[in-house]
Order: sequence, then structure tokens, then C-alpha cells
Amino acid sequence: MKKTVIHWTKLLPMAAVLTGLSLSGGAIAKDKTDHPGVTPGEMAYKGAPVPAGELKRVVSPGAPDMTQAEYEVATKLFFERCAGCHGVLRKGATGKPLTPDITQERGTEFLKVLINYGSPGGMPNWGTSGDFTEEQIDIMARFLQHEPPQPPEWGMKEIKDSWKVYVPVDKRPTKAQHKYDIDNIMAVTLRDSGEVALIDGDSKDIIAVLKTGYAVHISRPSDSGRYVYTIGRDAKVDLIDLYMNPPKVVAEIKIGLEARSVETSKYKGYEDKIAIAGAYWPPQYVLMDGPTLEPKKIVSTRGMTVDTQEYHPEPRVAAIVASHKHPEFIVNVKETGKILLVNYSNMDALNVTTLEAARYLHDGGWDSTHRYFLTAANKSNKVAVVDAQERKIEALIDVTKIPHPGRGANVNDPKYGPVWVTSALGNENITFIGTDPKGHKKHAWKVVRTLKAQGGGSLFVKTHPKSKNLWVDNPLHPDAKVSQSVAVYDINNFEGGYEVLPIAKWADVGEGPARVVQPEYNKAGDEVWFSVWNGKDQTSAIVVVDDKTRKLKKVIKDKRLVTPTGKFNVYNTRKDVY
Ligand code: DHE
Repeated sequence: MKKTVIHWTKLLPMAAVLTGLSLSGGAIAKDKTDHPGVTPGEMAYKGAPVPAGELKRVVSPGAPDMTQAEYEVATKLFFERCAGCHGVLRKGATGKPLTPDITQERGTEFLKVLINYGSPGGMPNWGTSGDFTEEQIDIMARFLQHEPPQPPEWGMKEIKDSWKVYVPVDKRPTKAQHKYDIDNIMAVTLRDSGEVALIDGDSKDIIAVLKTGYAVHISRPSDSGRYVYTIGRDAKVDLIDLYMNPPKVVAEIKIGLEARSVETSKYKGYEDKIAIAGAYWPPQYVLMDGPTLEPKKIVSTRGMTVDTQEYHPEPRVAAIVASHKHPEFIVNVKETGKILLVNYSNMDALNVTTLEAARYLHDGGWDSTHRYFLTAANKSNKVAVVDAQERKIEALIDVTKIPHPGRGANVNDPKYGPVWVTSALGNENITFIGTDPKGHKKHAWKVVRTLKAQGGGSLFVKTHPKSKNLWVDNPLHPDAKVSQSVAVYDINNFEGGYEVLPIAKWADVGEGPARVVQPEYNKAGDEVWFSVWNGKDQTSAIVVVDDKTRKLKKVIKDKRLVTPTGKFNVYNTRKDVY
């Protein structure tokens, strides 16, 4: 066997040209519906950027020859277009496994046809859609018969080397050095500039724009609200101190090569003490000291899948939430379909309880009592319910295609009592699940109501305990009229249908996809904020709507607001109000 090394910087464009998601141009409107079995919305969302690190080329026996140049083309294409679904190691995730034992048996001609035409199971038709040339298809068909190149590991040495404390704890202020209401600050992801904007919820002024990780994904405030943790797709965690004037990044660390989730401890006695970040690659999570990010423990998630009990080398860490009932983090492991209860009370004897859920776990949030964590196992089309008090799986509920709740929305349904709501990527359903086993036993953990929204391609729903509205976005819907607006339902009259608000039109941003994404409430629960997510070189905006009147309150436009997506109100996020 021959080994060659390709440096990962050669693959950097892969992070800029994802499957339908362009970092430079926002989400590409893939209006081709000729991908069999795949909606354009799904296509736009599926691929993940995979910073691959140094790749060791392995030439495998039985596989057709390739030149070094061809190998480089194939590797780049694979990381750009295929890794998000099939996994870096091709063991399969939302896409089928593509390991040499399978691909060599199929052979080059079969693989060429598959790549060219796609399959009804959801494989895109890369050839007939015009995405891949004939030559690229031939190269890919041969490449897939070789062992997949593996990105490097990222252990304690690399993590420690990347760790920087800019302002030591004893040099930080002991109280806020400004007049902003910290609880009403919005941390806004500026996806394509690798920054986070901190916006004052009261005045709507931008307080600061801070450099963070590459294509930063989410922000999570610490329990007290003093700190905000952000995670980049490059697995860089930045710790922002909101007491400072202006707020600053006080520490940073890189916990892997690719990541999506970060969270901090919320259990009584542990507030602001411990942080955790979960990586896509290497498949691991890292526990850190909250105020400094000093790495304490790295735990690999490699292991057996929940159903077939086969070894999976690449189980990515998806959503993480902090339990309010025990000193634990609840960690979703995507490919194995397992939910880990990571007890942080003794980090020298880490106690991890494994709950069996379903593949492929993604995002989720709490019910209104913060006892139950409801999370989507997309592709299994299920919602798993974890009882954080009793530390067990309470239910696995069947729902329709590709549930995508974000953190979900907790509504007091006039007919069914407390319910948790999710929308879906794969269809127009808004699914209501009963969450009150005491007061509404008959309805608990059942789908009690299904509403039709504007269409599929929805990512987030939102409400607030003080609101009578349920908001549903559709940023990945192929029709611009839908992706540029939101639907809002009256919680007391679901039968009355929804009203559509033309958020992007109100923002008046000019050219571009202008996708309206992720409703987020202010602290008082009387305003809803929407991102109008445009291309990197186009004008984006944040639109603030008066929740009661559903009328436009303010458009925040600023050259610094480059591709805003997720927004995290400090109070609502730290208190899990949604
Ligand atoms: Fe996300 C949450 C993964 C694409 C905006 N996203 C999450 C979480 C995961 C995840 C695992 C849950 C984190 C948690 O709670 O700990 N997202 C992924 C992907 O793998 C995927 C599909 C592809 C990728 O390349 O990353 C992906 N996500 C996107 C986007 O394209 C979105 C729309 C725009 C963006 O900023 O990249 C996007 N994801 C979000 C947002 C949240 C999120 C806003 C947090 C929602 C919340 O309310 O908590």
C-alpha cells in the first residue's frame, strides 16, 4: 500500500462550496427538482463543510488506478459534495455507506451510473444536473473503490496548543462596565464573516462585532448570562465576556477540526463552571473549565450503533443541552443514535450513561418544565424524549419526514394542554407533541395535532410564554415567496390557519436569496427578530416585528451584518425559554 499526504489547505474551497450551501453566497437557490426523492430545501441543507486536516492517501488493492492529480480532484469533490451525507469515512449517515467492500463489488460502471443519475433513495443526480462533468464522475467512481483518506486526530496536545486566554479571570471586571441590559443582548451569528454581532435588544444598536470561529454556528450564554460561548464550524470555541465595555473575546480554543455544538453547565452549584463542545471530526466531545476554557477531558464517541450494533468510526456530536435536574450534559450522538448523559460532578471519574434513541440525532430542546428533552432523530423520522429527572428515554415518537425543531416551541394548546412543536425539512407539517403526563396523560408523548405550514424547507419554530403567536420559517423552500416570508398562527385559533408576513420585502435588501430564518424573541417576549439571510456580498438585515400587532417595528441594516443567521437572546437562551 502506498501513502501520500495532501495538505488540508488544498481542500479549503470545500468549505466554501458546500452541497448547495455557499459560504460566500448564502444558500444557493437550487431550483432543480430533478434530484430524485430530494426536495431542493434538503439539498441546500444537507452538505456539511469538512475541514479535513492532513489526508493520508491509501491506494487499496482491487481498486482501479488513479493518478495523484485525479486523487486530489476526487478528494476535494468528496469533501465538498459527499461527506456531509456519507460521512468523512464513508460509513454512511443520511447517505448510504460507500466503503471499498461495497463499492468494489459494484464496480466502476455501476457507480458512474449512480453518480450520474442519482437514486430514488435521495442520492442526487450529480451528472444530469450538470454539477459533475463526465470526467469527474469517472474519477469519483474510481476513487470510491479506494479506502477513504482519514483526516488527522485532534487530541489533548493539539487542543492545549490552540488554547489562549486573552484576559485572565482575575483581570476581568466583577460587574458590568456598561449600561446595556445583558439579558436583552442578542448574539447574532454572522455566518460567512466568521463573526458574532452583539446587538442591544433595547436600542437595536450594534454593541460589538467580534471575530470568532469560521462559519460560526451557535452561541450559548452561561447560566448567569455573563459569558457567551460560540462555536465555529472549524471547532473553535470563543468565550465572550459581556461584562466588559465593549464585550471582548477573553479566551479561545479549538476542540477538533469540525464542530457544531457548545453548551455550559446549568445545574445548581455548577452555574458558569463547566463548558462542553461537541465535534463532528474527530468524533469527540471536550469538557472545559467554563471561565477559562482550559481543556479537562476529551471523550471519543466512536462505538456501536443503537440498532444493528455495528462499529461506527465517525459518530458526530450534534445538539448538547445542560440538564437542570442533575449535574449533566445531554449529548446527542448522530450516527450511533445514542444520547449520552455526561455527569460532570467528578471529572476524574467521569460517569456517562448511554440512552438508546434512534439514528440520526440532530437538534432539540426542552419542554416547558425543563424536565423533558425532545430531540429529532432525522432520517429515522422520530422524536426522542429524554426524561432528565429519571435519566431515561421516556418515548420515541414517530413523526413525518425529517423533523427539524431547532430547540422547538412550547405552546399551551387550547385543546391538548402543554405541547412541544416542531416543523420539518422534508414536508409542510407542523407537529404538536403532548408533554404533560400529569395533567394531560392521554395526550402525553403522542402527536396530538398536525398543521400544514407554507411548505417544506422549514428549519425553526418559535413562541414565548407571554405570546399568543407561533412562528414558522421556511428558509429552504424553493419558492422565494415562501422562503422570504414567515407564517404565524394564533395559538388560540389554530383552525383559523396562518397569516403570512413578507419579512424580506419589509427589509428591502435588494438582490439575493434573502432567506428569512430563525425567529427569536427579545427578553420581554413582545418582539420577534428574524434574520434576512442574503449572500455574503449582498445586503442582509434583521427585521424586528411587534409580536402583538404583527407589524414591522424596525429593520436593522448595517454593513457589518454579513449573512446573519442564528440569533440568541441571552435571557431566553440561558433560561431555555422557547
Ligand atoms: Fe445548524 C443548530 C448542525 C446547517 C443554523 N445545527 C444546529 C445544531 C446542530 C447543527 C448539530 C444543534 C446545536 C446545539 O443545539 O447544540 N447545521 C448543522 C449541520 O450539520 C448542517 C445541516 C450543515 C452544516 O454545514 O453545518 C447545519 N444550520 C445550518 C445552516 O445552514 C443554518 C440554517 C445557517 C447557519 O448559520 O449555518 C444553520 N443551526 C442553525 C441555528 C441553530 C443550529 C440557527 C441553533 C438553533 C437554536 O435556536 O438553537
